[in-house]
Amino acid sequence: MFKKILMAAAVACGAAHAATNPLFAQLYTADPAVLVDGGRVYLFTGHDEALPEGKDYVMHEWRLFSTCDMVIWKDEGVPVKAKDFAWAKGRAWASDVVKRHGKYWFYSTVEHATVPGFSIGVAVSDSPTGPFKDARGSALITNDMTQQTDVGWDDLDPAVFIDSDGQAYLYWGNTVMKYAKLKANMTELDGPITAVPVKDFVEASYLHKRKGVYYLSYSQGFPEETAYMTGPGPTGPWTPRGVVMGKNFNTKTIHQAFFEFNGKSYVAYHNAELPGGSEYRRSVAIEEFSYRPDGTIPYIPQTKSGPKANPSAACKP
Ligand code: FUB
Repeated sequence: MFKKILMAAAVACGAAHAATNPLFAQLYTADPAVLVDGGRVYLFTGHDEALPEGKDYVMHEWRLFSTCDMVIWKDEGVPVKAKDFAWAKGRAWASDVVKRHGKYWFYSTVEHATVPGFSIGVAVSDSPTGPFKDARGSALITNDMTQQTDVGWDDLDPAVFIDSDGQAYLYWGNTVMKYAKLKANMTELDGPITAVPVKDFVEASYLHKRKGVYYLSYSQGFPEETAYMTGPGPTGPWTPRGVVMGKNFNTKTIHQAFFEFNGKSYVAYHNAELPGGSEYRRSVAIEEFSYRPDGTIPYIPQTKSGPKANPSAACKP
């Protein structure tokens, strides 16, 4: 009954719909990135536009949804597209977003038009809902800047973390995990690129911190499962902590993002559980979970019910 009332309210105010997993039934979404700001969750996703028989990703733009309560999601449209990076050929793959200096910084995977392979760009906006503009006019990371492997897709999946001392870190990579410090301007590297040796690492590195513990999560194996390590600092040393979410049935990728909202802990990820879902037609979902008393993350089962209502008093609808 409560959910029906929320659904009616959602329709009345033009929101997307009430939450069940996968969250958004009206389109295929992937690669979640989360920003919590002003008591509101901003969920950026890739947009899978492959046809049912498609044999590759078709991704041109990022989509944005927001919520005050984890149940009613507002469709915020398209805050940024691959073509907003004039130097990019396309392929709006995984992204991440952070707030700094009162601005919103959006880091994203795109295929470079002139440097073969994938690259990472950064765009900036005065609002979390965009529009985002290319902050450099050139890629922050190109495939020729890293030499650990010959593959053209090893420089993707950016994840940006700003530590309490103000130092920002960019983690990224496929096949080889890498990180570099970012300057305070958020648009330049501040030092060398360092490879992080991680057994069975595939992609989707993601750094977050809770109660002084640093958590570096990632996708391992293929099909992927979500694993993580912990450390005493943003660059380790890392202790492997195992798998927290298992493989999907009909897509090999999973791509997690951990976040806190209104006193509760969540992980966003994707599966392919919408009707017509497939390897290239994925769907973002969210699970609530609780850290164990020792700070480790339990195994998190995927659910169809999704997160429970968690209304934020700080939210400005
Ligand atoms: O969405 C394209 C790619 O699939 C992402 O970059 C990876 O993380 C995987 O989800």
